[in-house]
Amino acid sequence: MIDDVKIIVCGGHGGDGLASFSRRKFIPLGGPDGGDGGDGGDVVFFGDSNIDDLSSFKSGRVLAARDGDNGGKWQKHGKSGDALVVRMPLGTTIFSENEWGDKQLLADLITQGQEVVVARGGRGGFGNIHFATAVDRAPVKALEGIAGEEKQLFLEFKLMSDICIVGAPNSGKSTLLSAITHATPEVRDYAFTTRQPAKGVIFGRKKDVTVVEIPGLIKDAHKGKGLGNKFLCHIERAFILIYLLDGSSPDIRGDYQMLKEEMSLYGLDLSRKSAVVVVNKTDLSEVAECISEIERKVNCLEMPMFFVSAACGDGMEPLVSSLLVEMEAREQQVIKAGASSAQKAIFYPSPKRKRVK
Ligand SMILES: Nc1nc2c(ncn2[C@@H]2O[C@H](COP(=O)(O)OP(=O)(O)OP(=O)(O)O)[C@@H](O)[C@H]2O)c(=O)[nH]1
Ligand SMILES: [Mg+2]
Repeated sequence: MIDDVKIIVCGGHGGDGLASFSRRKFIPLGGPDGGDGGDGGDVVFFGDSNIDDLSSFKSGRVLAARDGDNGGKWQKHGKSGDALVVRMPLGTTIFSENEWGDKQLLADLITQGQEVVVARGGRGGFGNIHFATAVDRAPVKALEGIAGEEKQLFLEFKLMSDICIVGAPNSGKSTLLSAITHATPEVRDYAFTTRQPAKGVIFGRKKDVTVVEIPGLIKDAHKGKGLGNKFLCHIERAFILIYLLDGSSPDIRGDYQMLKEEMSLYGLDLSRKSAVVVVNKTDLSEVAECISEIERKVNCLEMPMFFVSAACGDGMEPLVSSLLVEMEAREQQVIKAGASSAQKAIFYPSPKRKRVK
C-alpha cells in the first residue's frame, strides 16, 4: 500500500485570441472578426470509494489537463480544454508543496463524489473584435492565452475506517477481523503475517461499519523494529480502537502497556476516540482459567473489556453489538455537531455600494 506520493498537476493553457479581418465577398470593410481562445481545462480530484490506495500514482508523475484551442476567423471561439478528472481513494489529504518543501493543506477527500479543483486552467485570450473602438476600427491586437496553474502536490493517504484493531503480532487480529466481518485476511501461526492494513465491513442495521486491522506492533516499533510504526497513521480517522491482547501471552500487561506506549510515541490524539480491550484465545484452558487474573493484570479501568475466542466465535455477539451501539452514538454526536455548527453559521452581508452621482 502506498501512503504518500508527490505529483505535479498542470491546468491546461488557454488558447490564443486571433487578430483577423472579415474578407467576405460583397461585404466591404467587414472589420475585425478574430475569435477568443478557449479556456484551458482544470485538473480535478474526485473522491472514489472504489480506489484502494495511491499505488496507481508514480512519484513525480505529471497530470496535465487539455489546452484550450485558439480562436478562429469569423469570431469562432476556440474549444475549451477538457478537465482532467482523477479518481482518488477516500482518505486522501492533498497538500501543495513549494520548492522549499513547505506544505499547505488544500483539501481532504473523505466523501464519495467529492470534487476538488487542484489546478485551474488558464483563461483564453481575447480576439481582436474586443479591441475595436470608434477610433480604431481595425485593431491588430489580440491576447495570448494564459498558462494554467502548475503545482507540486504531496498526497497523503490514511484509510477511512470506523474501527481499528491494534495488537501484537500473532494476537489474532486477522482471525478477529474475519470473525466480525466478511473479510478473509491470511491467518498463520507466525508473526507478521499481515504486512499491509486489511479491511472488512460489518453490515450494521442502519449503517455499515468499516473495520481495519493494521500490522502487528512490537516494543520499539517507533525505532523501526518489526514493521515499524508507519501504519499507525491509518488509525487517525477511526472512531473506535480495539486493543487486542493474546490471553495466552506470558506478559499480557506488558503487551497492553507496549501498545499504549507506541501509540503515544507516534503522537496520535486518542482523546477523541473510544477504545475497548479485547482478550483473545479464551478457548485455551490456560486463558479460560485466568480470566479474573487477566482482568486484574491489565487493569484498564477506563475501558470496557471483552473476553473472546476469535477462532471459535465465542464472545463475538456482545463485542459486535457493543461496537455497533458505540458507532451509532458516534453518528448521533456527529449529526448533532453538524446541526449546532449549522446554527452557528455566520452570515457576512456584502457591504452596500454607495452610488456615485
Ligand atoms: N486457540 C486460538 N488460537 C487463535 C485464536 N485466534 C487466533 N488464533 C491463532 O493465532 C495465530 C495468529 O492468528 P492471526 O489471526 O494470524 O494473528 P495476527 O494478530 O493477525 O498476526 P499477524 O498478522 O502476524 O500480526 C494463528 O495460528 C491463529 O490460528 C483463538 O481465538 N484461539
Ligand atoms: Mg494478521
